Amino acid sequence: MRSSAQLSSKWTAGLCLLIAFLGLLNPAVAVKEHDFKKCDQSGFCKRNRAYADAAVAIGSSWKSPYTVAADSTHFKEGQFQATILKTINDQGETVRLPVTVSFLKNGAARVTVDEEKRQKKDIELRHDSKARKERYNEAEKWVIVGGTAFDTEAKLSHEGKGHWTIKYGPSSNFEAVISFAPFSLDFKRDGHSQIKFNDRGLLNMEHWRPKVDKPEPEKKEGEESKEGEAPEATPEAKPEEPKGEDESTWWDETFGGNTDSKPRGPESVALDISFVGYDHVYGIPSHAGPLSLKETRGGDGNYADPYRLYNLDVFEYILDSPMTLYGAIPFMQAHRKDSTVGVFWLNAAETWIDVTKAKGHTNPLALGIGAKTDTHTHWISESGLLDVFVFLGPTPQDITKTYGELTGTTAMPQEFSLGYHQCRWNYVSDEDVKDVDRKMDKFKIPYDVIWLDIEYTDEKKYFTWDPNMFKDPISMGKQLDERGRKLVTIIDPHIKNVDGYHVVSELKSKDLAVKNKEGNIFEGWCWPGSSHWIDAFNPTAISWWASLFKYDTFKGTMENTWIWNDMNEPSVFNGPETTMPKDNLHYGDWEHRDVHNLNGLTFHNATATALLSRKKGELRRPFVLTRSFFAGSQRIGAMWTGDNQASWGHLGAAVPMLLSQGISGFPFSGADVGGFFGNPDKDLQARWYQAGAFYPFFRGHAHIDARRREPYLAGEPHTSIITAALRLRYSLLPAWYTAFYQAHKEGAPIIRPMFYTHPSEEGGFDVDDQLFVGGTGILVKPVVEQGKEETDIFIPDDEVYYDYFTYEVLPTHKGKRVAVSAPLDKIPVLMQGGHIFPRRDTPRRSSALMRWDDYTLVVALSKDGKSAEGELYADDGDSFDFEKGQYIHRRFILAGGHTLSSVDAEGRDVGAIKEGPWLKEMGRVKVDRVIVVGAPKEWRDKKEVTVEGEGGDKWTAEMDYVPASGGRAAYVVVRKVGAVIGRDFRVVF
Ligand code: MIG
Repeated sequence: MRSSAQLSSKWTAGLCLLIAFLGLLNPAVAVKEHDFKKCDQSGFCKRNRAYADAAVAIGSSWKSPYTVAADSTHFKEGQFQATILKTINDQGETVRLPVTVSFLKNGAARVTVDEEKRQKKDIELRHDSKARKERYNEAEKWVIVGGTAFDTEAKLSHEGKGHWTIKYGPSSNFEAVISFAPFSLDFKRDGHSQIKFNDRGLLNMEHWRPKVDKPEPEKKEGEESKEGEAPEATPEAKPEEPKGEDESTWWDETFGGNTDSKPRGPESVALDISFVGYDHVYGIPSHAGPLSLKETRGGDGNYADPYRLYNLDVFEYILDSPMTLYGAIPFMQAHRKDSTVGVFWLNAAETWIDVTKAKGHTNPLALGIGAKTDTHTHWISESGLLDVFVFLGPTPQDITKTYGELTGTTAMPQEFSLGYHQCRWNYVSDEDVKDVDRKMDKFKIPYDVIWLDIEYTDEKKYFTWDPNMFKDPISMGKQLDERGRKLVTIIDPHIKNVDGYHVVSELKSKDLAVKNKEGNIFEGWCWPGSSHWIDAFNPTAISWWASLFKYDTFKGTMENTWIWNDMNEPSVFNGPETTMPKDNLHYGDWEHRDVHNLNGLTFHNATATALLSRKKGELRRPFVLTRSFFAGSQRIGAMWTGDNQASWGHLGAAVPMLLSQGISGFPFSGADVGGFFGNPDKDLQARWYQAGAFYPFFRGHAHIDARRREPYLAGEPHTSIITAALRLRYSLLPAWYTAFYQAHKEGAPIIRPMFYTHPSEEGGFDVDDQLFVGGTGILVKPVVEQGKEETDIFIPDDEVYYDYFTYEVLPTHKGKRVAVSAPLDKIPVLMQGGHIFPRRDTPRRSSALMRWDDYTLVVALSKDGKSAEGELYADDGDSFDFEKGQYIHRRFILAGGHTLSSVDAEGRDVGAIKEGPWLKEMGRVKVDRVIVVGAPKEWRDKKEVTVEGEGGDKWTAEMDYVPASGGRAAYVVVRKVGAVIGRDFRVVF
């Protein structure tokens, strides 16, 4: 036997050579790809892919060894229960796998499979491991917050020998056919199959077994390479595959010199899920690739590897790749014309998903071109339960709503967080911050938040300040507060292991850190050098963490300080794939392997919880940005897409990634504007601000080695172009905030892709470079190519589309692209006819300064020139008083071509609401202007309109009519409308 040290040094040497060689060709690509595992370097992924290949090779005579035990089936009050028997050898020996299929009131179904032996802890762990014996069963504790009530109306409609049929769903039009031999599921809607489980027989739960020590197979010299090494490193030394099951990665596994001791042996769970008649699948963020997922089993234009979900610090990530990134949401939607369905794979362990499409299949029911395709997926997780939710739609809105009920929706944000954030690694001193703040004012560039990266600390000890550079943080906070601006400071989960640092000594003495496999405190390497990691799975750790954020404890912070959590995958510089060893132990003795993808969520949660108790009696919405996330993180704060590059390619990659976040339940998302690594040229920077103005989270950020690039440094014309983009963002803040409210209420995405808004328009199903802003009808296509002065926009319907800035009517056709001119100073933004959206048109230096500004209502009339509708939601943007009715929610309706009315969107009796201070003050905030684009000719001679307020009050307001000219629509501007925004009113044209 060779020591792992020897192995690893050989490995390192080989890798270095390889990198040096590939580096000559393409440094960025080669290095990144080889730092992280491919499927064939991840034992369980390789094993399950091999299982799938074997099944395909055997063909129709392949029989899945999973059958439901006779007489084990029960159905009661919305739940089906049984025991699946897995046959494990030729002697017919079986292992018992309890299965539950739950039918939920909201129309979702949930399939859970466990393993009896592990459930009963009737197994032995190797290496004297202290780990838990069960399959991880607490993911739901962190992820699921509601929507789990059983559908007690669900009924067993067919009870055959070979299968049972259960009817369920809102109008009993859903059906689950549970077949027993082999075990499989067919989910139908209106009698037609939508989603099938184990249809291809790839269900696999690796059951517990003791290790049988076999004599080491003899190895030839040079064959000591272990699983996990890049095959390219030793191409000529690949050992022959052993016959039968590949056991080589059952008991330990090495990658990059790190050995995983795997005390529980093989324990993966895998399942094939087929979407019958579906051509497009979306979701499973985060990956840098197209919104419509690609096939992953090779072939022209396809990926060769499955999509991977294993949260990692993948700085400088490559584009158009299924490789994993910082966060994971194992939620996938399948879409075809007029039908959307989905699955949510609730598993926090390392997960891979293969996607293949079977063309040519004819499904008589699926209409349209795309419908002849089935999309097959193969989900593979390293450990844990098999736990899958099934959604049968039929609309994309049904899916996101139900998913939102289960995992929670976007928290109502701090209103300032929708403004612009100015960040870099690093603003070096409190004077530096003050200087940037003053310059933004001097150049009249709006911004809300300035950020401090890790260098503000005293030697990377979080909760401290560099004593030389940040002598007086409070004076800095106070200067920012003069314009209502905020400060965000970074706090990471690695705690410097050094004497005399109160945080680490408390972490140790209270025993709140993550442990290594021996059960001792885990030590690893990160920014501060030797570090320990808070175990935010531990409730005691969460309350201890909260104590650190009190204003009296984290001195130098104040009411306008908020927090940024980075490195919470967690990033461990000397760990396998830059993260924690999988055999590390967390609270409850769960292995890190089981909970890895939840780690970021728990830390983010601990920080957001901490911000709720900084001072007695203060209760405000927390703002915490996170890099790592999981399903459910949307309840906690915002995310960004990590370390991108200042390149046009990365600019282009951002919108598809953010659209994917949006439809996957976590829409409060952004990408580093300007690009993190490198120096954007000025055109790229300007284009990035124009795009960023339409990211839900809008932050400029730069690497420590990048040159300074605050907007005022760009020079003309770029500074003006950037300022215009920022002002556009600020003027539309009321519309953005309304879109956030819809996300909060309905689980809706904030920026929306075409398939979501127009599920019948097939031409839009793979369009992912343009977006609608909430429900405003504002359609944006950021320009992401150098030197482009024109672009085209896909038009998903036959409404009229106006240019946002010029009111030009575009020559659009449903399902076709329309050319739009887009010189550097222009963002392609259209208004879809039939919408009304709110704006605030006075440019100011921060969102706080706009709080009591009057509104402009922009009406883009429908193509028949008669109607439009829209919404405004507003509240104090800071407290939780909105939960007690302290908000304004209006519905604006222009009907009959002549009357614009504003009513409470929820039908509340607004006059009866007891007004708190914010609502009272809003009583003075009015509609200043109404702009109607596409105004009918009949209005041309009018000079005024009648406005009717509450209680029969009537007055007139001046109106200017501007006739159509050239390609521009006619429009009117009504001035000094004077109606109170929160109250009913009518404007009669
Ligand atoms: O390893 O805190 O993605 O935004 O500026 C780099 C320094 C650590 C990574 C984050 C980036 C941040 C940087 N961090």
